[in-house]
Amino acid sequence: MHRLDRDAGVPPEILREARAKVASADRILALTGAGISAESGIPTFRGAGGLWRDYRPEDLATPAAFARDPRLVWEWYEWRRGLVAAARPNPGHRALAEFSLRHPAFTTVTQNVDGFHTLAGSPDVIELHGSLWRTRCTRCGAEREERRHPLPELPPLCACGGLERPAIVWFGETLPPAAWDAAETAALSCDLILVIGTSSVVWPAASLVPLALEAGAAGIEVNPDGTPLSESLLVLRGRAGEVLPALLG
Ligand code: BV8
Ligand code: ZN
Repeated sequence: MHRLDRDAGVPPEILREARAKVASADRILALTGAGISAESGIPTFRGAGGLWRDYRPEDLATPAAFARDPRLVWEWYEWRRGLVAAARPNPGHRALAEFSLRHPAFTTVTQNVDGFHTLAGSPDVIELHGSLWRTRCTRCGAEREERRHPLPELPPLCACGGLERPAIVWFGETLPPAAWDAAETAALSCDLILVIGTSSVVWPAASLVPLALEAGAAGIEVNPDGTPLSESLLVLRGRAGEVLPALLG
């Protein structure tokens, strides 16, 4: 019998119910947001002390902002690359990775751009909003991996001389079609969706949850706070780094 620890801050009967849903699910989809990286020390977007407390999203994560001041946008991303480079995946990322390696039909879809799921060992992570560690040329479209931190020059330039941008999806931009299609397919075919560390306010990522529920999946939310989707999910009100090892261990 698994030690049903209250350390995860979740009532044992709720944890038992959630573990039973995991045990009986064939195909599982995990949708994660900034909250799963909070315990790695990476600020979330909308929480207390969130990333954008000091900035307004439209000042930074939009094509117009980049056109207006590419250096400012790159300085924000360089700051985040620095934070992520100095941090590590936490027990929440690792619990997901270890479980997904044991469970054949497990898909990890993330809104995060930090690469921590892959670093923790999760296979085939679907990155809906791109990655801090990839750039794309605004002139020739060439995409490349760029792990150097700090960058030798800001903003970075492509071999063709074009200005490079972060290969990240900004507000008003469409998500990478292949990633979105894979995420949508997983949402429509899963038996259980785990909604972890997301405020579920950013679309279309958040629409994956109602999509899965309407297709008959059960849903579990892992979040210390409530979200607009909480009432349609079994809520494990706690932090991912504590709840996920208790849920998936
Ligand atoms: C598009 C890259 C158009 C940047 C990001 C009005 C209504 C509905 C939609 C819109 C609207 N106005 C505009 C829109 C569209 C817009 C949108 O959704 N806006 C929102 C803000 C209302 N969406 C878009 O623009 C998307 N594109 O719509 O294109 C289009 C359509 C068709 C054809 C052509 C064009 C693009 C959205 C992608 C934007 N890019 N990121 C970057 O990262 O630098 S979004 C950004 O928010 C991040 O990716 C982040 O992941 C994402 C979602 O935030 P969360 O991950 O949920 O993080 P948040 O801080 O909000 O929440 C953290 C949660 O964790 C909290 O609930 C907290 O309680 C919890 N938590 C805290 N600690 C823990 C924890 N949980 C567990 N454990 C803990 N320890
Ligand atoms: Zn180029």
